[in-house]
Amino acid sequence: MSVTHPVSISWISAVSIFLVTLLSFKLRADPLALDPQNDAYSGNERAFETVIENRKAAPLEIHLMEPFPVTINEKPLDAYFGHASPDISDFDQDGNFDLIVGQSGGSWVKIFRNRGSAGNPVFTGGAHFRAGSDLAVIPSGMPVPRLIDLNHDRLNDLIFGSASGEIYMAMQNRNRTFSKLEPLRPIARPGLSGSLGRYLSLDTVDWDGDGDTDILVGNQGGEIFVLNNLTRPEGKPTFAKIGSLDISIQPETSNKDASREIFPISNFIRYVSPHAVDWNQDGFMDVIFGSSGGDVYIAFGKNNGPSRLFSPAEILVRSDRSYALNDEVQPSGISVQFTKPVTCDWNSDGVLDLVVGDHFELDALDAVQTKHGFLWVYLGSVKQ
Ligand SMILES: [Ca+2]
Ligand SMILES: [Ca+2]
Ligand SMILES: [Ca+2]
Ligand SMILES: [Ca+2]
Repeated sequence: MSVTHPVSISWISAVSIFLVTLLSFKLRADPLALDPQNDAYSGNERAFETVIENRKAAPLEIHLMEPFPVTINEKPLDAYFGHASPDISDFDQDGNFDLIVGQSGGSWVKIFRNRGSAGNPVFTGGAHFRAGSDLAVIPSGMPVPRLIDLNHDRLNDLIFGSASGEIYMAMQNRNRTFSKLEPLRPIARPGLSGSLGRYLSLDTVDWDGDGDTDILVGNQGGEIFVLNNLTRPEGKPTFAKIGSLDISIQPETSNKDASREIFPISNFIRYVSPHAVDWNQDGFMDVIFGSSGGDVYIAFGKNNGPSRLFSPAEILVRSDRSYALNDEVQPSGISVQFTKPVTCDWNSDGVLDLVVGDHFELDALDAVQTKHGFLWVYLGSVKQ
């Protein structure tokens, strides 16, 4: 017969009270904190402790080199009717990243498989993404794709932001086909609207460090929401909208006497397209985002865990493809709009590179199509 010593019980109680107190402090202090009762599977509190221990390293100063366009059969990839929206992921799981590109024309998504090797990506041709028996046409258009294993079955699924404000998902089946598109509607938390706004751009990231993949959603109004992944293994994809990112900006001005006040980015930036990455490799996740004005911004992360803080956003690349953080490239002469940034290590040199999808309108590039969207690769180099 086992006997539990009373001292052990009070010790366990004390630890429990301490943990509950700690937890309730976090929930009160932190608008993005997670409700463990609604998130039993992913064990966010434990993960939070793990992430916060991921201590800061000296940030790298990454400089961007003069950009070049992504080519298909050696010609620049030009998204039909513009709004090129890239995801760079290993779609076919052969070890090399592929391109998944949303375009405005036809509301289609195309898959370009990488036929090159590590450090030398080569893309030839492309196939329209199919979901169910048909081409996947994103209702309301302007698809922004991301590859993500929504239901933890080790088969990557695809999600798409869209103009109407709906997120669509296509689940991958065991035979490698994809099921037909379905809306992915986040659960609304008490006191929060479930609406995400319109013209959604999205990105996938383990926001809270619990081992599953969450979704960041940017919208027309310049807001960026966090959708926390609550999906159980092989279960129905379930995400809860748990708040929005608090990113500020100090507007540029030629008036030296002007106030150096900072404002929420939603005061100035429209059609925000977020991408979460630790750009400067200091251990804290940063957010790079594009805008309808074409400038690409970066807000450097200042901590980890579900309540993330950011330094005011700075311009990383201007809409004319010149730089702000390091002025090494001449303006291109074309000003682009609706930028959609992602990162990868394009040339496999161990330094992150930036890839920006864009949109621009020309009168006379050809007789038929006046709206275009290219992908530009800015290789990163670390300044010593
Ligand atoms: Ca691949
Ligand atoms: Ca899956
Ligand atoms: Ca960072
Ligand atoms: Ca690189």
